[in-house]
Amino acid sequence: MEGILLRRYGGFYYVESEGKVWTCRLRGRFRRTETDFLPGDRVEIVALGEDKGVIEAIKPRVSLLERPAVANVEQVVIVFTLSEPPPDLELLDRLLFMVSIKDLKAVLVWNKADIALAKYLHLPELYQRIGYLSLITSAVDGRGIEELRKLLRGRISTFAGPSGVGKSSLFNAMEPQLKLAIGEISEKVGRGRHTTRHAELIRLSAGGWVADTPGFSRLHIPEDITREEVAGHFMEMEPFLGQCRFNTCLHRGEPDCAVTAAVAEGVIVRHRYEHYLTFLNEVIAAERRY
Ligand SMILES: Nc1nc2c(ncn2[C@@H]2O[C@H](COP(=O)(O)OP(=O)(O)OP(=O)(O)O)[C@@H](O)[C@H]2O)c(=O)[nH]1
Ligand SMILES: [Mg+2]
Ligand SMILES: [Zn+2]
Repeated sequence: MEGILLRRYGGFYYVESEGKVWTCRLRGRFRRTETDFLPGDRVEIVALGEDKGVIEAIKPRVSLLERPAVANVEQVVIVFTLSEPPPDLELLDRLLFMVSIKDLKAVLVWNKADIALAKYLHLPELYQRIGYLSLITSAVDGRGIEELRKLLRGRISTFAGPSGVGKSSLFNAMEPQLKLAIGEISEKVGRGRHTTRHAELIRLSAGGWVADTPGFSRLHIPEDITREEVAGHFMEMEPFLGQCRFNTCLHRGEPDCAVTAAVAEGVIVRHRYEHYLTFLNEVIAAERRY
């Protein structure tokens, strides 16, 4: 049977397959280092009775997040608010940049719609026009929760976003039974609350899996990206790349630059361009350290 590894605990591997969770051991021949089997790994198991099994094989990963360590994450749900805490657009663009570097899909959630402030109402559409799916939600009045469920269905996702934006609240709004369910699992394996050392996947009743801890806890830009690659991670710049006079153009004041021309015309939003320059400078500074 094919399954998905939800979590590991005390030498056991909990695998969801065919609608239930199997408590599995590993076939003896597998290496058992920390990173060989992670939540999200797609595995093949053989049943040994009602709800026990053995992991026989693991499929190649399509992605790997290090913190939290989760395999096969496909999308990152980036949560900000239309209210408090005020949306920090540099942090938002940094998350989008890192999700792009990881080659994952980003979904933007604008929460607290019930207490939205007029000065932020343009943001969802601004990012939608750039090309990011933008969802407006409220964990209080339920707006957008059904759409969020649909976005999570059939995939492995992780949430990201600053403290206080409502990630846990959105989770509970989608899954009123969830808290209870987590409590039961914890008791069953005999560990206290808040003692999760490894990430685990939580299965949503409407389908889909979400990592229990927010992804992207460390926000430094990885060191293996080069200065030439930065612009390619800004979706709206892509149509202009290759159209500058110099093919080495870094779009920071060189003559006949298609990107800065697009910024001047308002085709590229200025704060996005400024954040491009910020990240570019960080990447260049990191190159110098070698
Ligand atoms: N009005 C309103 N308040 C909300 C909404 N969502 C969350 N809150 C409130 O915002 C506060 C923070 O919510 P949490 O769900 O704890 O935020 P979080 O993103 O999980 O925060 P961390 O766990 O610290 O990262 C709580 O007081 C929630 O009740 C919403 O849609 N509308
Ligand atoms: Mg939380
Ligand atoms: Zn240029």
